[in-house]
Amino acid sequence: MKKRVVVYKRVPPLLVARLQQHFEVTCFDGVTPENRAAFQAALRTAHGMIGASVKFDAKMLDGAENLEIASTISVGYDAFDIPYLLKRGIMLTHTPDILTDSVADLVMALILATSRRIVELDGFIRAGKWKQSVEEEAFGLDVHHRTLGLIGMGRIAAAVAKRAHHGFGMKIIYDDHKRVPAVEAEFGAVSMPVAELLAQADYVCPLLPYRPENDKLFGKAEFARMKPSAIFINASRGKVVDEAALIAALEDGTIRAAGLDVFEVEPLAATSPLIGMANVVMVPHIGSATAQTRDGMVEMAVDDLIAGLQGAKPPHLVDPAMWQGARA
Ligand code: 8YV
Repeated sequence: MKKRVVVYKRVPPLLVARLQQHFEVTCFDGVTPENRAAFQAALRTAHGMIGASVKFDAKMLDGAENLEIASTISVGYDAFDIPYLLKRGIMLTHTPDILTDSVADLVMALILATSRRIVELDGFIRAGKWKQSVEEEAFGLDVHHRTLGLIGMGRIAAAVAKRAHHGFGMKIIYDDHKRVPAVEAEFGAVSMPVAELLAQADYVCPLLPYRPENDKLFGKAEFARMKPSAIFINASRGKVVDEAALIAALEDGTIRAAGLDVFEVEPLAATSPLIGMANVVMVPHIGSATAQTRDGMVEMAVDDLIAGLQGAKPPHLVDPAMWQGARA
């Protein structure tokens, strides 16, 4: 009998067909209040699942007694309770590397858009306010040769450092739990304690995975350490920021502006104060949202799922050291 797979995010039909060559496949276009009961019922007999943007706790997976592997179409895996999966012996795979450049490009887009007030001044024209050559009222900030502070120096942060240093002559400073000699050699990046980074940086950009220890890592005290001319850029996870403190810092001039791809709660509520703030540029969690990158992520996630359900060790297991022994 074929093993059963649940797909819980819209994926290209050709890739569903690939899964159907091997497994019984049940597809959901996301998990909603309307389809949640059917989704939970399908999970109860599933051997594998693949998707993204759904948070899974023990309660959701306790009934999935046959589950062998979860394949997330994302590099981040904070949607899963890792100790629970480890206890259950359920493998978790993710999609590292393939989205690194797309996310790094978006970070640079947010740096440029916030610095030169692109969205605000686009609106200025559309509102018919452009009556004469603009002066200081439309001035932005130069990006070139300014200081970019990266919190976390993983793959995506290194890709951002490459763009910022070689493309815009920016000085790179960073804080990570380890030194990264390669970025220091290639981009002249300087490691320093986060308190110093916050005081020196013109741009502060966390590029960290979300884990409980990173919850609201950026709050009132951190924003207060930043320069009033500084800009906060977040394309990692919204929950690394105390969003209420960020809003207050933006409203009272503690910091100049913010460029945000992620939020504490997504989608962002229409009632959020961020919606009406001219010094905030926002996009709806689009770091990896290009056709090429998302297709590549889905293909990678499908390959991992097939490998895992066919008895092989999937190439992109989350933190293999944590999963030793889960699969020979
Ligand atoms: C989304 C991301 O998960 O990869 C991640 O961790 O945050 C994003 O790529 C992705 O857009 C969902 O498919």
